Amino acid sequence: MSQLMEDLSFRGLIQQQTDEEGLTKLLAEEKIKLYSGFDPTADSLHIGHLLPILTLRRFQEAGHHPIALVGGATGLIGDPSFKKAERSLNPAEIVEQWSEKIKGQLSQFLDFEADVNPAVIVNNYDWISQMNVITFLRDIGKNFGVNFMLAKDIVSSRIETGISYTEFSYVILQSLDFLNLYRNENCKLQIGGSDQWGNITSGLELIRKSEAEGAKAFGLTMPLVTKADGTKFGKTEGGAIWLDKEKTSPYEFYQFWINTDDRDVVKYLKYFTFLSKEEIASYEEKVQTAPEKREAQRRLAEEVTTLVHGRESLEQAVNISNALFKGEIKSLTAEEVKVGFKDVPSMEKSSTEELTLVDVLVESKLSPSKRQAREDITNGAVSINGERQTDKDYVLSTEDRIENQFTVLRRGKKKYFLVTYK
Ligand code: 485
Repeated sequence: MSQLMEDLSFRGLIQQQTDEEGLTKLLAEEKIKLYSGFDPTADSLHIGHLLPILTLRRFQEAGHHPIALVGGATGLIGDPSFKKAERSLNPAEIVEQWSEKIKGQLSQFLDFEADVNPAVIVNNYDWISQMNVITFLRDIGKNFGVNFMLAKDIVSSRIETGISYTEFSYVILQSLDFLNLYRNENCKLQIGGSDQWGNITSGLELIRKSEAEGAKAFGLTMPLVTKADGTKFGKTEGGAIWLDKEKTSPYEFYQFWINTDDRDVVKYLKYFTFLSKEEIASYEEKVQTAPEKREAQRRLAEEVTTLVHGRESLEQAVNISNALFKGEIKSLTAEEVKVGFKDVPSMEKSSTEELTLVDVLVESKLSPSKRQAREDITNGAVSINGERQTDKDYVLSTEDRIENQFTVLRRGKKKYFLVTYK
């Protein structure tokens, strides 16, 4: 077996293959081109996309040629795979904007400068938009039996709720992509999540029917990422974990990985990092012998945050996490406070207004009454920027503002409030 296949299987990255023996042999014999497709259905990719992206990278590191396909055309149609209801169509200009953003994001994970096997990005809008409807129906459509398509669970599961001709045709477009890339680029393998199995195998069928005898391409899918507690991977109360740092800050991103369940962390180290077998084994042991140290979670969060956001953002995320954990808020920059306290309630005050600590505690609802506020202060339950304040007549000063922008109040262990200034 090639080292790559061995590594992919060690990592649990292989769900299904169309021809295991054939592909294993091919990969041992030659460096191939392979592709995976990403539809612009939002302005950013999310962590669900990381698995196929990183798998493309693993292929590239083993000397193969990755092609990342942006679905500028398929994104205008909508993949019905495992979607319960018809999608609403997004405006063409929006899909075009999203395509550009996604292209930029994909670029950061693959090596486009490699001497022998540089990565390539293509957009299926380039060929699908050029195709004439008559050619489409005569040359491509003829290869797809409607009975066969209706029998596929993606379509059959939608018979009750309904599926438009548009989404029904999606599989044909993705198959056409594979045929094109096979013909024009000699691309022999398509990879994707397990939900893409039907689309990938339909493409292989089209290649078999359209090309001369002996034409051969392959499909490989990765597992759906699951969580031991049964909840959906990659979702928090705040929604998806995006790769765009404007949508999910590096701090939130880091926190997401830090919070990984002990039962999932080794699996995720295999999936989402490039750590060696030996290193992963040593973390596996640490999870068993000293789970309370959460070393595996920390390493996972460090690796993935660095991969997606870079070293500097990782440092900021770690800095915020440590400061919040120890309550050392004074050491944070205003930018870090802003990120770390994004979800904390806040109020804006005029920078010239005189604020007594008691009034702020009441107005922020940290304390229910003035009387209680005074008591909280004298009891030592109140801190300003992480430092306890026990003077019940205390008046906030400019000294209490981090870079003149924020004051962080805390009552008890966990109740935070942010004062901002205008
Ligand atoms: O030629 C192709 C054109 C489009 C696509 C693939 C090949 C996209 C594909 N139909 C799709 O919808 N993919 C999803 C997406 O774009 O968000 C996800 C899959 C996931 C994984 C990931 O893309 O749900 O399993 O394949 C890369």
